[in-house]
Amino acid sequence: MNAPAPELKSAPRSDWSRDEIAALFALPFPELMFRAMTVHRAHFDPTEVQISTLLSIKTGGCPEDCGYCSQSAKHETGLKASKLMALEQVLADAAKAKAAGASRFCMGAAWREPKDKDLDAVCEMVAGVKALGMETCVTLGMLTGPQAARLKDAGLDYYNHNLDTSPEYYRHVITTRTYQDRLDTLAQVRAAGINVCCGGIVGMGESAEDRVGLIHALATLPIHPESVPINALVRIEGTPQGLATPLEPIEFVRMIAVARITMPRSMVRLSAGREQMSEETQALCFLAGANSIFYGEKLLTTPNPVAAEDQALFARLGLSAMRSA
Ligand code: SAM
Ligand code: DTB
Ligand code: SF4
Repeated sequence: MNAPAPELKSAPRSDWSRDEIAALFALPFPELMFRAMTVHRAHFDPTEVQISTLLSIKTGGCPEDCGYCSQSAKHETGLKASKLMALEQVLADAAKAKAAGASRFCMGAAWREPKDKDLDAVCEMVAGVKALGMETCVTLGMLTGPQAARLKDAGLDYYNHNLDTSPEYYRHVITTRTYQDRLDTLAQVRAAGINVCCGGIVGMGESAEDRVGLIHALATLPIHPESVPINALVRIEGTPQGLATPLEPIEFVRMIAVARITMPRSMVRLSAGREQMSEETQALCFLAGANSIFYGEKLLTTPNPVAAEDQALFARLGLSAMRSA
């Protein structure tokens, strides 16, 4: 019989080396999957998937130059920018998401950082969504400590702020902020007592070493993010990343498996890119330890599988929605 995987023996580690992570990526696929499944089962019911629904509360016109994003004002993507949504509409959308089975409602704004006036409005949205009995998540760009504290007071459960790629590849994707800026905001979110949702994007022309570097950056945070979204780039015409070569599906599954093994207690989210992914690849991702998805026909600005499609997929795989994480 195989010896128990070493990662099962102890509490989550934040001392992973790049070599250890590279060695996980290099395992024969059956061995990697066995290790990931074993870790998954030690911490979660492998038939349960947490469901989050996204809403873009403020779309487009963003001053940042993220090379993948439809919402940057620096790229000609044809996206129509809009103002911050009204509270009532946001709450109506959240109620719909709850009725459809989502346990968490994630609100995204195309800002470099929120202005204090905007934060007032977002705090009302957070409090309103929380009052509906849902977990709340927002992603608003960079935050100061006092801003994070205000969100916490409003009832915010999670803040999404992705590291996106390795520290080395970052400047090839974004020039208007640094990796350290991202780490600083993550530290402010932690200090405010808000759960961290932090992951990245693959399929942006990064190397295999960059994918090791992204997992290393996430898994060596002093406390692992409670949610780790792994996005497959949604290629947007007009962005610098619009013509990137998609990652080979098995490499994507490996990314999920290594995230699961290195961050055993985190929710690993199979995030953007499912619309372009076969059901078989998605099934392998769930086997590899993904236990969260974005649900509903739209991500922020791009399509996601419609609810009925996901319900059929869950039924075929015998998966069910986790009520709350
Ligand atoms: N402006 C805020 C920020 O960047 O933190 C919040 C919104 S931003 C759209 C949230 C995350 O969505 C990004 O960090 C990125 O990881 C992801 N994302 C954006 N465009 C994407 C795309 N085309 N494909 C996959 N993921 C994407
Ligand atoms: C995350 O990691 N992925 C979500 C959420 N966090 C905010 C966003 C995906 C965006 C995909 C492209 C779009 O719809 O614009
Ligand atoms: Fe702006 Fe966020 Fe898009 Fe970057 S990812 S351009 S910060 S909305």
